[in-house]
Amino acid sequence: MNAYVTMPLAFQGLPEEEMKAQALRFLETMRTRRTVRDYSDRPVPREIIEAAVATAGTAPSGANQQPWTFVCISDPQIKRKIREGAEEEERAFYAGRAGEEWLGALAHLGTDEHKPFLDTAPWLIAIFAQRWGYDAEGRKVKHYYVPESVGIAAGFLIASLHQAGLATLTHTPAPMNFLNELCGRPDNEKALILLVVGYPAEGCVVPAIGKKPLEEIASFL
Ligand code: IYR
Repeated sequence: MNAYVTMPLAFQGLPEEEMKAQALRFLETMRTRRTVRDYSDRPVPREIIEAAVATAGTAPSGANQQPWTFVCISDPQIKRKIREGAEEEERAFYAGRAGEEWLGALAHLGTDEHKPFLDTAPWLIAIFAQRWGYDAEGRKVKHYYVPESVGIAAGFLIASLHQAGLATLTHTPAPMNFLNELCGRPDNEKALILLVVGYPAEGCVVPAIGKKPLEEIASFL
């Protein structure tokens, strides 16, 4: 058990008007985010990726265990291998493994088994969940609320990259076991999301779809 030690909270309060303005500004920023599947090969400085991953690392997590690993890949050879591994899984997925209902649900996204963006985009970030950890003596440590924690961190990462002016795609080839070997991650880690990061290709188009309005996603009691 770790001891309970405290320190003063550094809390930056804001006037209410400023709070509303900030909240609306952030909403407008996030409203312009679209999932992008067509990437330019224009490089993205590593510093931006580092800042975004550090931002993800500020996320809350079960027992503050921070059960995540972000593998940031710009090496063309590794990207190529990831593309090959993903396309192999996706071929089986689109050829029938997904089933009619799932493929029907995806139809409006226009996706298929071809994943050129895994080669083209300058960065791939493989997000791994640490299903359990190890203590200093190498004993297994149980982790709590792992998918929730990693999901929140992924949200921070995506928001950071968007407001830095980059496009992202939450790609989930299934199963993603092939990423453990390509990324050199141990068995206690499970890949949850392969985040594609870069600039949209010239003339990029996106599906004509929108988000549900507030009334449909929220209730106030
Ligand atoms: N992983 C596949 C299929 C896919 C599944 C869902 I759920 C999506 O929202 C989008 C795609 C692919 O990437 O094509």
